[in-house]
Amino acid sequence: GEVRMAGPGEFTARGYLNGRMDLAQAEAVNEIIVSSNRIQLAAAQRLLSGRLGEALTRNRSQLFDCLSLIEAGLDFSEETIEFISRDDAVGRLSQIKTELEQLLGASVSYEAVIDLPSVGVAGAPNAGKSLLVNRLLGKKRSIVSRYRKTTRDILTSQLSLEQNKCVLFDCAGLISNAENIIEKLAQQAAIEALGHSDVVVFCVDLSKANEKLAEDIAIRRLTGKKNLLAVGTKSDLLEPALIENRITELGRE
Ligand SMILES: Nc1nc2c(ncn2[C@@H]2O[C@H](COP(=O)(O)OP(=O)(O)OP(=O)(O)O)[C@@H](O)[C@H]2O)c(=O)[nH]1
Ligand SMILES: [Mg+2]
Repeated sequence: GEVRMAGPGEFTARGYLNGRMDLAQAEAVNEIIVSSNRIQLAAAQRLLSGRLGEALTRNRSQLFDCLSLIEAGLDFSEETIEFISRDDAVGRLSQIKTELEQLLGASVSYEAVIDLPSVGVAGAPNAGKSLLVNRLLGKKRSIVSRYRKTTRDILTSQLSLEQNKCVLFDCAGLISNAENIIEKLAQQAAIEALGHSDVVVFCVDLSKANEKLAEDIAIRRLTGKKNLLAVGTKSDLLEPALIENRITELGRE
């Protein structure tokens, strides 16, 4: 006999073809492989357990029962016996319809978790957002420079964490007054992207003069976010005792 390696998905395909699993379960095997967080994995495992297939089989047989009763009624329309009343048929069909709608409704929430959670990095220009993003990703994704307003576009990357993955994006530093059209567009893009992100990491340059704190507070309002994680940057440039001080002041707002 000849021995060869199984192709990708071959065991699953054989399982399906031999009636050992239904199509939803075969699909679940793939969902488990490509899942990128624990929520997706749990959803795929539910699918694999065959509950979707069972529900569909039940609905299908209920539909067939109803159909055969209606057909019998048509075939023997001359007789006095009634196989199924109009009300009974409507009742059974709407019950099946409700169950199918519930299944569909649940599948929408499954779709929703396919999108990874997103984390936006916000802060004043030059706060050190791009450098932080690059360090987290372990590569030079964004341009870092000593000049303010370096980043203008939204730069999106996938970040792998220990258990999960998320989408991380860098954007222009927020300012209260845009000076020209490009700045204005960059601000709009940043605010829109931050508005759609699940969490905002808010960078504050700790080495800035204390008077600049008001600017950070104003910018923080621009993000319009509740899920905000304040991060102090450039702490290497100031005394450890002062760091504590700045963080406390920021936490007050
Ligand atoms: N010493 C020190 N310098 C930093 C740190 N983080 C950033 N910088 C420097 O600060 C400057 C601005 O950094 P960026 O990451 O470009 O800042 P940004 O917030 O992306 O700026 P914009 O894109 O213009 O809004 C660069 O010269 C960085 O090297 C830090 O933790 N320590
Ligand atoms: Mg930048």
